[in-house]
Amino acid sequence: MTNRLIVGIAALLLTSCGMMSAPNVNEPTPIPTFTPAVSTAQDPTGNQLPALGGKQSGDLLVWLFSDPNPPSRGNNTLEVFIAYADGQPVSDAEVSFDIDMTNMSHGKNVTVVELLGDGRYSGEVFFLMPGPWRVIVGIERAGETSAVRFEFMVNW
Ligand SMILES: [Cu+2]
Repeated sequence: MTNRLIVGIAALLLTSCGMMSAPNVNEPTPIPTFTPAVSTAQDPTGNQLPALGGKQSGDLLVWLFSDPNPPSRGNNTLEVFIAYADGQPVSDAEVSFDIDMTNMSHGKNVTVVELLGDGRYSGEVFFLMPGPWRVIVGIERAGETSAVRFEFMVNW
């Protein structure tokens, strides 16, 4: 009984050690998310709106804002602020918003977004229904494309 218990514990320890020393090389590196320092106060661009979220994608940091916030059914202005990791704004990108609900599809709905300047881009979107939505922010620059996904609730 005691021996079996000891063998069991030893096996468990070996297993966990093995897991720690041999990471799965096929596992993709997770995209680090970060909490923007700008979530409630002023963001680096002087935008007073609280951010819906901030994400890192490759060497880019992307914040998403909405007006109104939280977003509500109907017309909304979405704005992104894109910067390099060192905070330098990215103002030479082609940006688009691809919106849809996450619990049902309302079809393809892509908005071309205009550059406001200093890494800020803005576009109008229409949320047909309240509920869970996502926006995929398409960023094209220097022949490279990235898609940064944000999920949020849309109010009535
Ligand atoms: Cu819907």
